[in-house]
Amino acid sequence: MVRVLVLGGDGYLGWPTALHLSDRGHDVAVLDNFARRSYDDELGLQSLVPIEPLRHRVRAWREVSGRRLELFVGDLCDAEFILDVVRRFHPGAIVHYAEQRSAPYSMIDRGHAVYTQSNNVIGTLNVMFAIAEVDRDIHLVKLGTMGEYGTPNIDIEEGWLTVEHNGRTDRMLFPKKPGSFYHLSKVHDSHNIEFGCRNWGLRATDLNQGVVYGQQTDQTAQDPRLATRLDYDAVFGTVLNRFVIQAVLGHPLTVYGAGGQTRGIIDIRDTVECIRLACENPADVGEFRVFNQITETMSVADIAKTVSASFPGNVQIEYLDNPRVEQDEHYYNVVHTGLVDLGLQPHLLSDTLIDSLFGIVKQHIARADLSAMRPTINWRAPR
Ligand code: NAD
Ligand code: USQ
Repeated sequence: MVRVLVLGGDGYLGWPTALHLSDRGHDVAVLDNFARRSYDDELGLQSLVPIEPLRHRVRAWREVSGRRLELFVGDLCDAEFILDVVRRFHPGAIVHYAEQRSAPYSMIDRGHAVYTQSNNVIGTLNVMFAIAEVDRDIHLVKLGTMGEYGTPNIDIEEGWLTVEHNGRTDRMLFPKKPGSFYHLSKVHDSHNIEFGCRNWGLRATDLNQGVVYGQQTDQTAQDPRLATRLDYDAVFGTVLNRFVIQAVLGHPLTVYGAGGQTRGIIDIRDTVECIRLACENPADVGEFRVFNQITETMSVADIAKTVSASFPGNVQIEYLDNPRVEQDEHYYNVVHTGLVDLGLQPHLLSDTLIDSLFGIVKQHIARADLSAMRPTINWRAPR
């Protein structure tokens, strides 16, 4: 069993991950500064599925499962705070989800770009320094993103590439071509962490995750107080979840551009399982290990068609001028065997999953604010 500290444990993925690990008998603590709840206040939004305050969720999990989660409230950008937490809890693994994770939010204006990069990069540096000071054996399991690679015209390997140049070869970090200031922050993190592994002998797993869909896991489904958030708006809502919600609302599915852009996707139930597998099978001392955390790839137009075909009613698909700068016709072939080799058994996108998501969404659809559906943040207009 591993003692695991989940940073960002109040978020969409951090909360279900903490429950999944706790359910498997690991000793789990969650840490958060509630930044995500403050973006809701800033943007005048709310999760479609209501969520309890973190303290209530922790209490509810104890009642439901008999298991205790330790709770730390504070900001990773406060170096003394995270150092003190790592000293006191002394985890075997730190799962790091605690970043500003919306690409559109990072592209609102200068202030949001600077906030995103400073929050994410400084927070991660503070975690690395805390591990280096307290115990370099602590395994850092860091959430990266497939968007770090962009859409290169070559196969995407798991983090590393063997390069032959002028008759010599070397193993280098895979070249990155990210598409937003948010995605860039993850590239900066990856380089910093690789540096920590190479220079200080840290052990880390960087999980380049694709777009997550779904809302329930075996644990969160046990009690409504354990629900995780579900975002639908054009800033924080991700594509498949948004399309399901738009279908239920009778709103056209908003495909940006021609919809040929292809992304890696993953079911939330597989996300939490990937984290368990990474924690239970740590990287070696000094190793910067990278896995591409996706289970399949799909174009945005195909995601829209799949959601539309599964919905028991009429669904329109609208092709909007793309507010982002991204290729919408491109090669995309991603290696993603590392987590399967560790034992992942993927849930592929199916009608059953989409049907259950329709059910969850229908229950809460009155909470949706239609005015939050259309994209308003333009990648081409720096402010
Ligand atoms: P989320 O915003 O719901 O959760 C992140 C949590 O981290 C929030 O609760 C927030 O309050 C907290 N946080 C942010 N900055 C913090 C700080 N400085 N100190 C302490 N806590 C802080 O996001 P999510 O969807 O759960 O994503 C979690 C991670 O997974 C992110 O790093 C994201 O980049 C990555 N990821 C998410 C997806 C996805 O589709 N949701 C896909 C790929 C990768
Ligand atoms: N898209 C649409 N219509 C919409 C919303 C999105 O066509 O209504 C398109 C976007 O243009 C993009 C794709 O769908 O091509 C994915 O967009 P998204 O908003 O679902 O995802 P993204 O901005 O890439 O970010 C999300 C998470 C982020 C994570 C990333 C994984 O918010 O934290 O890192 O997915 S990845 O995409 O692999 O980089």
